[in-house]
Amino acid sequence: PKLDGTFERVMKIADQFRKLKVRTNADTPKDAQTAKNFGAEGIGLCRTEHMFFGADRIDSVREMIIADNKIDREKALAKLLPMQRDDFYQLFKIMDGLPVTIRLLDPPLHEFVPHTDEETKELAVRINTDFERLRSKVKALHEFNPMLGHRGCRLAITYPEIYIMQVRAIAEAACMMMAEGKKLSAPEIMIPLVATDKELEILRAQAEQEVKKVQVEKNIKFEYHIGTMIELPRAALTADAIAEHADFFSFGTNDLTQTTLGLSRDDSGRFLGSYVSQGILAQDPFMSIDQVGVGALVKMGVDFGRRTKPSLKIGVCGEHGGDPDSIEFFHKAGLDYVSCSPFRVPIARLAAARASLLTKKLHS
Ligand code: PYR
Repeated sequence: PKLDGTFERVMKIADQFRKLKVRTNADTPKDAQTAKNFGAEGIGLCRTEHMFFGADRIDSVREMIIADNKIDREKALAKLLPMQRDDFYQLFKIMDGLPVTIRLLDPPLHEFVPHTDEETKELAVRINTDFERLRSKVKALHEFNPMLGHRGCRLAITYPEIYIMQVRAIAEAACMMMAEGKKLSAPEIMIPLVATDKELEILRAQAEQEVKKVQVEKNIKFEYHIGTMIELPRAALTADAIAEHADFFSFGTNDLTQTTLGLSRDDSGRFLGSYVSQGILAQDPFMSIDQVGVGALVKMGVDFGRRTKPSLKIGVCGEHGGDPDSIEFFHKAGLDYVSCSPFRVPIARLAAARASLLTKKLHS
């Protein structure tokens, strides 16, 4: 979209006051470009699972999910590697030296498995396996609570090769940028759904090993950071230990809201309205941060994390990153940036400026 001069002028004035940086959630070049036109100062969340649904990819993803062994899984992943490398290369190019945070795969696994017998049949033919055997395998992958299931870093603890492929794709894309002399901010590799420092310690070591391998192969060096989402109460409560292994934190306030309030984002529509109208909750906690609950965990996470690493970079990439009242809260909590959907970037820039001005007023 084209922005006229008045809009630009107002935004520039607002930018003089704000302390919070404003990034965007984007996983396609189109969204990244839109957000950049609106003034996004980087990508705060690139959700890689969205990249796996394309018609040319879902077959390989399914092969990977149902593979019986590491070798078959790696075969399927090898087909995805060049596409992932290009995904990241395109995003790095558009962002032109601005930071890009790439979250490693965090799918509800059930979204990837074949949904119908027809799809299962097709897959059985393609990989030359028995239909009934495959059907029972697909059934066995069913989860009763996928949001609390085998997702995020848990997937990589059981199948390390998935994240290793993604880290390789990021590193190879970074090498391409360097080889072409293009501007590149240190890629930020983000591990999702961490609940314990040990998970991050293991996955960080694996990621570092793969980056080093690529750097030696290509004989190219580049800076990179490895960090984590803070989206489970346990992660916020143990943020001091987690920070030992993290270069940055990003609060996933959607999941943090679900898990703190024990509310499903997908199923709470039927009763949340009554809760708000009767004053039990001040507002829909998925729209505006629940300051005394989820917010308390955010403050704790910031506090504990920076106790270990005073310079820890901290952002937020949940829906709340584009909500003005929540942005004021994040400003006060001492975050470095908010990340929101592309079309909310201008609102976030204004809200961040407003938050700075309000805080100054209180202190003057
Ligand atoms: C969350 O807020 O939970 C995300 O994953 C963005």
